[in-house]
Amino acid sequence: MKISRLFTIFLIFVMLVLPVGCNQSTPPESTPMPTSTTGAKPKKTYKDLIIGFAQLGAESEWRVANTKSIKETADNLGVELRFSDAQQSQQKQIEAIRKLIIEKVDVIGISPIVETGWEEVFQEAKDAGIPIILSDRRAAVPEDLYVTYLGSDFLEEGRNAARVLAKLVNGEAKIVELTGTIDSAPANDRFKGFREILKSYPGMRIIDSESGDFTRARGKEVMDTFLKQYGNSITAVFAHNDDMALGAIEAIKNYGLKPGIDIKIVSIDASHGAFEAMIAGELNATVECNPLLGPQFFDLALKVVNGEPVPKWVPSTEGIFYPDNAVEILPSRKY
Ligand code: GYE
Repeated sequence: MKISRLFTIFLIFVMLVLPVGCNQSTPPESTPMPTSTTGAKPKKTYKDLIIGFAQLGAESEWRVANTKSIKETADNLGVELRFSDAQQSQQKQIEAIRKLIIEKVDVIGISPIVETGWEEVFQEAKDAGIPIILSDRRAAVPEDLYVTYLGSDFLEEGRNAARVLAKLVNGEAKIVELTGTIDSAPANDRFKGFREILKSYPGMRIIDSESGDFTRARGKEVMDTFLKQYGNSITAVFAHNDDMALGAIEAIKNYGLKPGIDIKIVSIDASHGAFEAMIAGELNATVECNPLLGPQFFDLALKVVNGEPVPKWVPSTEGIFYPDNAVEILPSRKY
């Protein structure tokens, strides 16, 4: 009795299980699952994004404003931002990128401190399928190693600085130049653009040119040396950024000359410090370079993640400012 009951239970079990296991109509594993009615992949929103940003440092008013813009925009949009500051070291920027690759962020943004030396690490990001957006500064790499470059026309800024200076000095000047960080895109292009225009002004001569590394402290030091060497034969200064111009202004005052009068000064950025110096009559003009790239940067990042096309270069719009209306304009300036 016991055995036949067990046998009956076994038979029922076999009848229940077998038909499922042997069912020929079961779809093979590779059969695609039904997709949504439209068939389109749902678009990501800002809140889905994890974005890495390898900032180069905090060397100038410009950079501080740029960092603030990136961080504030991320907060406002609800983007998760992994931000790092390389304290002006290319090696640290490279390490930051490698860390972001390991963390598998969606997009990497970077302001490359210098133009050269990026191919290897950009290739690593590409191999990991992580797109790179160059923000503010270009890198000298093949175009397939980054998706887009968002930043200013540094060549035109250099040209504008020369045009403005030519008017201020009536085509006659002995100029000293404070260049930015050696091998950086803005320093290279501002240097070139400035000289392009100067070709049409034979009375304007660059008597010396030296890097002040985009900082106020170095700008002052370099200007001190220029003054020791050339004294009051210097009639004009072209500084690649406002911070260096502010350093130069200090040096000129210490030397006993009047900045803005004895020596004409033109710089680039249009930061608050530059407006204050124009109001004090110590700086003659500043060519705008816009650091508030946060909104455009995240807009591009979202497009890239969603596979939308983006231009290879997104330039920012910029103007030139003079002392005449600096008082009225200053309150509306955001950096
Ligand atoms: O002009 C300068 C900063 O890359 C455009 O870097 C930027 C430059 C800016 O240190 O102030």
